[in-house]
Amino acid sequence: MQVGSFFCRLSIKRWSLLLSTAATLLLLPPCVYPIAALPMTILASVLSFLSSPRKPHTARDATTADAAIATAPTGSSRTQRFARTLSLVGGALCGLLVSTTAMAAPAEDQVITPDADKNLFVYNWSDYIDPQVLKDFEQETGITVHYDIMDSNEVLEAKLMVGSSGYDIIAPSIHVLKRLGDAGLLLPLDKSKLPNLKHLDPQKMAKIALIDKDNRYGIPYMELSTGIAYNTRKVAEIMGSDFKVDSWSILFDENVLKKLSQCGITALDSPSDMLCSTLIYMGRDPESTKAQDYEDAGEMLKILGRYVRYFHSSQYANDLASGDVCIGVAWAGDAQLANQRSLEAGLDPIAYVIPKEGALMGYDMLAITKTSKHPNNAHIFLNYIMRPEVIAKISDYIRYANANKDATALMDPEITSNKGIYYDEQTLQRMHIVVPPTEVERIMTRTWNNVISASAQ
Ligand code: SPD
Repeated sequence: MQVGSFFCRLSIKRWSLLLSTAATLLLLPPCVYPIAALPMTILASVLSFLSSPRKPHTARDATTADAAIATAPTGSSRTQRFARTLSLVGGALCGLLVSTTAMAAPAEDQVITPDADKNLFVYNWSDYIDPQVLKDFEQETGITVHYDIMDSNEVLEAKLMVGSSGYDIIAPSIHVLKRLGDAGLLLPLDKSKLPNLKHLDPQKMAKIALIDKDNRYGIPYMELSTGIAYNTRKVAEIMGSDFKVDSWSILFDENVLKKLSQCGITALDSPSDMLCSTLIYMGRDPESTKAQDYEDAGEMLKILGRYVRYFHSSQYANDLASGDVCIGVAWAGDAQLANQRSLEAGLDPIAYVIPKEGALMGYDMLAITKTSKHPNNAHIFLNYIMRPEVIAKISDYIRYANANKDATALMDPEITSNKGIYYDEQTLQRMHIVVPPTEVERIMTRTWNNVISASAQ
């Protein structure tokens, strides 16, 4: 029988039954449709088969049989009526399922289906994403992102060491990614699920592979350096217009520190950034294996500690922007963000310098935890982040460089031409990607704790 002709022949009573069933269905959450539709349709077919007249073999017989059903009294068989209704409801549900599936059709580059539990727990640095990207991702994939903020590699590491952190995606800096990978706390990436890896810069990937062997555990998220950010007007006002901020030495010179402390000095609460930058200033190996080098760097940092307003790794961006502090050790993009916010508020320009002695450069990576309960969702997220237009949007927003070769052309030229974000060859010569050796990890932590406790903050 034709579905159309069946509809035409429905009695008013039956139409009202169907319409009320459909109305009830609209109240059901969509997730039950696929569960309900198939068994209902199968049950309806069985009932229909059991209660229908024998299937006609010829066109003539078919017409007669259809006419028999059409002219049969409405209540000719309760089972038949029930079967037809069920069949229609099942069909409607199937239709609905097909249309919702079509609406949520995965993007071309999404090569896997999400996990049954469509949640994703992400732990990333503060001020490190365009919130719109998360909204777009949720809308496209139906995966809900639970996003927590971190501002220390050490805290991240401690959380993972303790056991199940609850996070699927984390953002360790490259040297911490290595430690976490070596400790068996990360899930090796399934590259067959990451077709967008093709967009990453092969030269940068090769550099990263020297640390994260074969790019096994992480994708580069942002590229960054550790330098000095300062309020150009305030520093000139206090130190004189000839004063140059181009060397780490200003952070260890008590005469300079005394004056600058009037407008506020800050430094990062990050042992590797602070100790290794100091080693660079001292002309020592930033990957030294000698405990004495770290102890000497610690003594230097205690001088700075006497004058800093605080050691903190995220608060300084806002404080620089508002003029509450005037100089500090900073990560590149945060300094750029402070500059943007300060100018938008009609305040002073914030400059960022790579000191002449050299500076640290590195990558913050995205990786999947070994304990991830949503590994497919996590792969879908990483793949999404590697879309050139997505990472370009993030970089423009947070003002950090990325390692996606196909994103550069899509970005704001003001960002890509900014020498404090994308370094020229000359600057790159004095930058170091540093992985502190395992044997000095403890001495670094101990030295740093001594610096903090000796500081007057
Ligand atoms: N606001 C984002 C800061 C990101 C800093 N990443 C840490 C790098 C450590 N070397």
